Amino acid sequence: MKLVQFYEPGQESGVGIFQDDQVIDLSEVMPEVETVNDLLYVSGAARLSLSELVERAMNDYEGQLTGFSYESIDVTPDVGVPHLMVPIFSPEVWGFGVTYKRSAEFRDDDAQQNIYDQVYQSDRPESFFKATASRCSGPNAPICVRSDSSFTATEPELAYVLGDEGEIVGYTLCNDVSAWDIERSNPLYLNQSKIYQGCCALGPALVTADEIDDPYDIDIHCRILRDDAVVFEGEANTSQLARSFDELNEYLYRDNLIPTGTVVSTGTGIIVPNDLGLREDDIVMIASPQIGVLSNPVQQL
Ligand code: DO4
Ligand code: MG
Repeated sequence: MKLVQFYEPGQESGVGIFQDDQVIDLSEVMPEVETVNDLLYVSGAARLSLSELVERAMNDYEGQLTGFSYESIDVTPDVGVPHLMVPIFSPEVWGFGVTYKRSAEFRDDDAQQNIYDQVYQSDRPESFFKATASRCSGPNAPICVRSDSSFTATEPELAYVLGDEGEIVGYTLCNDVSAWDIERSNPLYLNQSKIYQGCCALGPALVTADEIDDPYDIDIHCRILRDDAVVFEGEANTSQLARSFDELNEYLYRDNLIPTGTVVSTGTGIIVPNDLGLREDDIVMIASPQIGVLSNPVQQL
């Protein structure tokens, strides 16, 4: 099941099921549910998976379900029009890094040191705090280049969403936008590369875990458009990940309280070249056949 959150004028947020180019509004079926976070809490309390909970509610519902086209809400966010939002208001977003060989090699070449390869080979992975809900952009909302960065890169990643017992309840796409010039100047500046306003995009949907046959076989494709021309295309598959999600979770939860609905971004396998820093009005599109297309314009702060 693909769950989306949408905004409607006069209403904060709603939850829908995306299927066959349509979004079925769950508000008639589950009036108490306004966010995917609500769904996650109810499903945890009821000991049901997200899709079991929604399917039961739909089966019990006797009215006619209303829907609207996905295309009509896949638009630039504006308070006057219905539009897609982040697929979950994640209290915390965590990232893992150098989980793909390509990422470790590139970063070491660039930094002329081997700290990345050391971490790539070590038992302990690289993890970092990435964002809070207020720093995340949904589909078609701007991702940002901070004002003191001259080389900010897109990092297209598969992300998973955690339930109240640490279980993976679903998957989404994440753009771990990072100020590479800042982190390159000194690894101690990593937080400033990673965490700032508009540093993270999530979406377009939360695909429930039961719908993904093999999370280690997900194609991720990225395209950067500048002045309507494609200036970069790259792809990766999660089979190239050097670490399992169990392994990442084991480190994430060590002596660490992780709130329900936390999003974990699993690292990038797509590396943009050194001359492709993001610029104002670029459009970054990250696509996966199983999850959808996450498209965001770039804003220079
Ligand atoms: O320290 C570098 C960050 C690594 C990262 O974010 C990634 O590999 O995706
Ligand atoms: Mg990353």
